[in-house]
Amino acid sequence: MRIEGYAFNIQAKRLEETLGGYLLSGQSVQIGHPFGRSFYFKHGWQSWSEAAWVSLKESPKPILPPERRPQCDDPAYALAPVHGGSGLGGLEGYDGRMLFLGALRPGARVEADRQSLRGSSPHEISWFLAYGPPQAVLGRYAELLANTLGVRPARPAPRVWCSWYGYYNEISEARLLHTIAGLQGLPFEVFQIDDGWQQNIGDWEPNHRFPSGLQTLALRAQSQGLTPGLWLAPFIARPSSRLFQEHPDWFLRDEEGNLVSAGINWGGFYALDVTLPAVQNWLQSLIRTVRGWGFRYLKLDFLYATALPGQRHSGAAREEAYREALRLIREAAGEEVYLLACGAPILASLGLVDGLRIGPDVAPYWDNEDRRLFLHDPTGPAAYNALRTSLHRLWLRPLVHTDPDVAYFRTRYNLLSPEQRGMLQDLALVAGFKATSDPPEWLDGEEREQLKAWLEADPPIEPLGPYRFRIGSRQVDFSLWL
Ligand code: 9PG
Repeated sequence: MRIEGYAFNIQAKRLEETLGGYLLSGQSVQIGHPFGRSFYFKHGWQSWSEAAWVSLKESPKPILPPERRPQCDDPAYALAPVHGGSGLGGLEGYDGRMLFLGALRPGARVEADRQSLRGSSPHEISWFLAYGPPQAVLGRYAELLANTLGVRPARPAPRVWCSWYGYYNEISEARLLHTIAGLQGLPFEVFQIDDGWQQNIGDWEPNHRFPSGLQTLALRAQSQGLTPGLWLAPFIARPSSRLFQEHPDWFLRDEEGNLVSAGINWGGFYALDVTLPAVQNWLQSLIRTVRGWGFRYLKLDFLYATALPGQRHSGAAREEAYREALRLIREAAGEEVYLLACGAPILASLGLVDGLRIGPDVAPYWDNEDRRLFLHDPTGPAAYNALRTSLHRLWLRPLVHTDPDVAYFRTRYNLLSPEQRGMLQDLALVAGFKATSDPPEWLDGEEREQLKAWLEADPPIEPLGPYRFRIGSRQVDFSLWL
């Protein structure tokens, strides 16, 4: 079949024309292409996984060490000899256009080599196939996804202060009360407490550093006009947690009955099987509890864990089990609670959450070359890694609030240059999600003014290319940083 003058050999069960391309159906579809060893648009599985153009001239390199793989990208394909991605993928044509294939249901895989672009899915599904300018093709794909998976946010994303990238784990009631007071006069809308408040990963009760419980902090934030926000990782638990000790049978296992390792943070952790009715009850009651404490913004983290390969009670496919668990969370939280999904499978989260982290963690430094180059891991905390993946996920903007992670205004404890800080601030503007973790007491007068001006600004954003934007009267080219 010829599309735009090129011969593509399409193998699918059914093919029909749609606006901007074709709809295919099948469990596996294949498109023979004439582009040889071109560039492949790789779309990593979850928030932190790499999204970028990669060269088919180089073979994919597995992330090291192997124990890290479950928390970096889909471990089911960690050793795949061909380039692939989650849900969608594309190839650069000869003229800057892209041959694109995207699944219209979660759980699919798209792979490419010099001869073909191939999609495979656990069931027969519909696919969107197109050849055109990358922005146009991705825009049309987003429209089709909106029809099948839904769109959540109507109003703009809230402006968030998050405790992670300043204090990290070193948070306490006293410290955060002090922070809330310092935020007076800065137009934030959400005050979000991150990792460090809980007794253990799995035991979502406040630890000894929060002697009056979290209600006090929620109330104080609220009385200052801020929506109280809270981080939790509801699908995982450490072996030392009470949750795991009391319910080892609630956790995902492989065919041999061994627990599935979900990552190596905190000395290692496991994932709940969210298809078990007892787990579903526990999950909904956890969400109702934190809602009862006053929280109306939840940053739900390490969500990929429950979609890892393993044996599930219900036998549901991985991403279907995940999506059903998100639906239960949404039901328990209510429609008005803002849900930000982090470390989350991308397509399977659409329509159920308000915001989605679209890249790995930023850090107050530019790059981590040891991890990126020598350990083949593009997902480590670093401004560069966050920029690269977030830029390749901006096409999701019509579907969900796209969170590129925080921007910095502080120079204290910060190795980023003024230009690098400015670049992250601009990234937040084009992504439409403004957040920072700078403790107000770390900012000097000028930095505080810059933060305030940035929070207040609402400049018109006009895309001029995949990496170029007009922001108000300025032109910004992010490709200079890639
Ligand atoms: C809290 C943090 C912050 C942050 C999240 C998430 O692959 N890793 O080792 C890895 C560790 C931490 C991490 C992401 C990946 O950060 O993205 O915003 O909430 O948890 O622990």
